[in-house]
Amino acid sequence: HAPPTGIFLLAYGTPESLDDVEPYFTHIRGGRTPSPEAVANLRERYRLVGGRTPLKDLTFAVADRLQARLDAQSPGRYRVYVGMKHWHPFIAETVPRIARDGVREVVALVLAPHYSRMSVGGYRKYLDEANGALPQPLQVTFIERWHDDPGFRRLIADRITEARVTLPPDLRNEALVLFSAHSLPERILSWNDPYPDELRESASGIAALLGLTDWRLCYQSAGMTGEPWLGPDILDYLEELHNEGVRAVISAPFGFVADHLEVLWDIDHEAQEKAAELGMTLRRIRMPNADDEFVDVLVALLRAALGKRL
Ligand code: FEC
Repeated sequence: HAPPTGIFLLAYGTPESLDDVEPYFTHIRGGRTPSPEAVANLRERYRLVGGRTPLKDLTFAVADRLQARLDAQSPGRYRVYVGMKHWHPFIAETVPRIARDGVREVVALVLAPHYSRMSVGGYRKYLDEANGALPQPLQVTFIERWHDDPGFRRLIADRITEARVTLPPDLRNEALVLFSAHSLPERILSWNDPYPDELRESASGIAALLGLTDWRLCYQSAGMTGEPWLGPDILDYLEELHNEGVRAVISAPFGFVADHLEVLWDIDHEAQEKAAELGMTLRRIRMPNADDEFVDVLVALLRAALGKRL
């Protein structure tokens, strides 16, 4: 009887309580303790979105639904796991658990569609380190990117259409689609990181499905590290759009798949506030979260990675 194949979902991680914010932030910064002001500022943002974000719950809900779908198709054949980059359950905590369960082979998928050495590459590094520390390392198939997956593009396109319908009739047709993804330090360009090109390609593919002649791409959530980050930043860009005469925007933060701080705060609070200040209407698309349509996308991706075995 063959052991099950592991399906390893990797996500960012989120503090469980306001007390976790400092060690969480320290982990994100590679072990360097942030200043008390920076911690207080971040803690306040978490407080304002309700004390914690649903990122962990949503990731586990995706895992449960995916498990149910895989069990329905191939009972006992697959076992779904979750590991986080910056908080519990850390990737390094989950890897030994997978091995203890007798699983020998895993397919790893980061719940972020576009590749950067700094984002997806970072997940991979944590995974490779934890795996290398096992007496008998797992055989890992790592899905590095999936922004070009047709199911993913269709899902985002559908969410854009859905958001458009919620606009007042006079703004519905003219609303401009504004894609956004997490910014990264500009130095990624010096190593020819594919991230900016993947974002553009992916946005353009989604726009083509919708027959859009005009759409825009910007960055959000840049860090305050003292070095330049990729731009334009969404808050500045909304001003530019306003100056162009744009009255309504459909915000598509397609670099993320779930409701979390960068969506609930950076878009729903900061970008919304900026839009209101400018007299613009902004509607954000619903995130894929743990919705059935997103689980369908994941099943298709895994099927492609596993060949006929699924
Ligand atoms: O809801 C939550 O609790 C977690 C929300 C969250 C997501 C997320 C995704 C990405 N990040 C990426 C890169 C960086 C880099 C730095 C950085 C800093 C933070 C801080 C918080 C935070 N990130 Fe994050 N990120 C999330 C949360 N991120 C909180 C702390 C700074 C602050 O917000 O003021 C800078 C590190 C440094 O300071 O040296 C770089 C990338 C993604 C998208 C890919 C992915 O989802 O994995 C890239 C969600």
